[in-house]
Amino acid sequence: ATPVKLSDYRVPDHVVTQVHLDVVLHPTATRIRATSEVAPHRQGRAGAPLVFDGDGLMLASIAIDGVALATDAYAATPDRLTIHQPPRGPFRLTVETVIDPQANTQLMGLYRSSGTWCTQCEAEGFRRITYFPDRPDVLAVYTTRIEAEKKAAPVLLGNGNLVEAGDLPDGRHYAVWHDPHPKPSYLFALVGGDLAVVTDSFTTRSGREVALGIYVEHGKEDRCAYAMDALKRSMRWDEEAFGCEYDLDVFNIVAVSDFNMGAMENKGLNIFNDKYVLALPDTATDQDYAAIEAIIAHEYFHNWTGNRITCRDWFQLCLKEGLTVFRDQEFSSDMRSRAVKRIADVRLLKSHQFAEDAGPLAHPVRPEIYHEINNFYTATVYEKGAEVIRALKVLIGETAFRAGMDLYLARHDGDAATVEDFIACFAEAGGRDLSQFFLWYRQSGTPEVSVATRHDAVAGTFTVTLSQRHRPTPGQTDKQPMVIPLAFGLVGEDGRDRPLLDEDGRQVAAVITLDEPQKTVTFSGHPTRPVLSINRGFSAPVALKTDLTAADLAFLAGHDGDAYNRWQAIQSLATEHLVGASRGNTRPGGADAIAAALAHVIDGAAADPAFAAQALTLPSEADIAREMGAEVDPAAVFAARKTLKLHLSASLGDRLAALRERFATPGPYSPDAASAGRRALVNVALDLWAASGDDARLAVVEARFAGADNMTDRFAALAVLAQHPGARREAALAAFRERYRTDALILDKWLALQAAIPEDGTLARVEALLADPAFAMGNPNRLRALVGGFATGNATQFNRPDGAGYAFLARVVTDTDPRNPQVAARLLQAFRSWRALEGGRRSLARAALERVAGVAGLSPDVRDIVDRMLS
Ligand code: B3K
Ligand code: ZN
Repeated sequence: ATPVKLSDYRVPDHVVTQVHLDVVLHPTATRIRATSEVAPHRQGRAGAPLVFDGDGLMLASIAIDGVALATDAYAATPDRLTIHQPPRGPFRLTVETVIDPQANTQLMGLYRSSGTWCTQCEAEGFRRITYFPDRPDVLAVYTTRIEAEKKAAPVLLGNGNLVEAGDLPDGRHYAVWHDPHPKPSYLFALVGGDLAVVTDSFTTRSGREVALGIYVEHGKEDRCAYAMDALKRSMRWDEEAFGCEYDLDVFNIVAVSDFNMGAMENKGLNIFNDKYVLALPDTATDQDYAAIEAIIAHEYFHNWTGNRITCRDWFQLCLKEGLTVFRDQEFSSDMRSRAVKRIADVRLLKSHQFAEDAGPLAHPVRPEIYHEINNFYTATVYEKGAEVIRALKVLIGETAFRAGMDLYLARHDGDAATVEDFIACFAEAGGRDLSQFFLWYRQSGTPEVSVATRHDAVAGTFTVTLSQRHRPTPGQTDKQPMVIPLAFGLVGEDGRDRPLLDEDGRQVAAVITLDEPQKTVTFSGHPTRPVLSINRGFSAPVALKTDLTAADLAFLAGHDGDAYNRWQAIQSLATEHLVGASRGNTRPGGADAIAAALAHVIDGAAADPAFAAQALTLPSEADIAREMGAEVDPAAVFAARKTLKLHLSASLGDRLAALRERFATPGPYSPDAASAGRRALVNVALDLWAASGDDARLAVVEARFAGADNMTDRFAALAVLAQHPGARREAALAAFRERYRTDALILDKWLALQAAIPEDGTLARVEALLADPAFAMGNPNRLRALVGGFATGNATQFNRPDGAGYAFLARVVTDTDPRNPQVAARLLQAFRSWRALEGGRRSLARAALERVAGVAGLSPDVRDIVDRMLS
């Protein structure tokens, strides 16, 4: 297939300004009549044929201005409608298509989930409903009439406001929705089904009454309260933080159980994976609550960053995604602890995005070429896209940043914009040239920054030399130096930041901007050596190499005024140790130094339990592997980490045990951040404490499992038990399954947990679970839980030395591909770090990938991933 290139962008030859959709829902033969007001684009090619996109469509009828077209005037294939000589001026085009939602297993376009008709159009799903210029720079006003059998679909929802509804003969009814805001087709949505609704309302700051609705399966109404609360908080926050007010009379959310990703920001009608809506203390963990809050906010925030200002083309995806992730992260930081949110976000960034950037799937935040756009909804576009905006804010300062955002929102409202448009607003607001900054969007790979320091006691100076390095990534060998804003401090013996004075004794800013290959900065006023705390708050998304000693790190862990760097210091200490141990060399006393740092954390835990929980969480196996970079033996990594855990379990045992009492959460469960932080601390301590495998300790864990009054504690205890083979584990797993036997969403946790057991028997267990009634191959959440959980959550077993883990994943991917290419392509990405493995596993992984590549008739999605993976 020919790739799509950014440099080939052209305006469309024809635009649609208004479209009226008439949809008659039917399980297997849904009829869509689309009437579009079409006009030639002013800058398009005059007299060009009209070409509309399609995907698997069958044309039932076609007319221009009410007159049926002669068969030689057009050509209709499943994926394209061409009108050879369309009128030179505006005209009305009516096309009718008939589609089969029941047979739609891709979950793109119009499909059914547990009997409900629903849609997913981003990126290119609308073309599976009707022929249309299915590209984000064609903005039209939509009116949608939906008709259905009333019994099958008493609820009929569309974008915008409801303008008309009524009954029809023969038990049928209809509803008409009108969305006054021009939008691209990817934001179109409709829903029809027998759903329950929870309602509320919100008054915007200018006094608009907005009716809020969350639609769920009957019987799940009591699980929507937290999502509704998060929605209202998001709406208020966006007014206060960004001046963004909601613009329709209705905002609806529909939760469905079959969904390819998290959620979708369709205008006025968000459709969600029910995993990110439903929550009760007994069904959702604190992490689930936090994810619901973040995703509800994210989709809502898209109303301005994505919907009112959309993307000119899909290369600009980060324009809406990176920015909206940045906004939802800011929201969660304001709702919770900023430092802890930052740590959690960076953890995620490093484990997903840094890994992506270091492997064969690396691509720029704004890619310049793609084969399949669905494969670019990546950690790089989303998470690195958000980091780049945060770095921009550090670089230009808070005031200029806010002015730039205001300018962007005002200037581009109603536009299909580009990343250049966005950055230009900040260049203007900040009065500076941001062309070097733009490299963050064009260059792939994680920049490496090395820091060396020198103290001159006689002169009283402290010199910091920074350099940047950019390794080659796919398609990019020569790279230019970037502009990297590094927030920093110089910490004195007393743990306090010293004044930042240049050589002439003048006060300087707490940010070093590294914009050349190398830079040296000298500070005065340091008769004794300070400790450098750099990249505070993770101000730039770079891989840092410093000359900090283990003693410096231990000092920063205890004293750095920047909480993020306190956490980072502990991580660095532990990672260094674990990387060494994974390669068979440990420094004497290394584990003791870590234990001492953690003891200090435990003793000061009362100041911020959630922070302490993060600090007590050791680097993951994936973190260690990523740091190793090459020749990774996952079994050795696991063993090194296990050994350290055993050491900590023994040396910190009493301290860890005491945390359970000290930080018990009194009273009934509440999902608030403070309570969640206490639970997180207790549960991470429980895991370390029980790591010894001591039977008396496991008995305590088992009792906590049985006595827990909320999912967070129950599941945390189960997760600890899962690490230890034996009757306790099996009994607890069985009890959990029995308790939630009717709740597929919750059994996903049960599936994922078993898939992650780091033991030889796990692959067999996973294969057996494929046949469990709790599992369903056709449901993306089930597949991600069991198979995704195995491939991404179980380093030793996915990377079994006999290659059986790879073969298993390859088989599931090729089995899933014909049904659901997007989910298959996503699962396959578990191989993304295969080149960093040691030789034996590397060749087995390659063989598995080559088997996938050899399958005839692969989807474009899987083909694209496997080709890039092997190239
Ligand atoms: N914009 C959607 C993602 C669509 C993915 C299409 N393959 C959800 C989000 O980022 O908010
Ligand atoms: Zn998004």
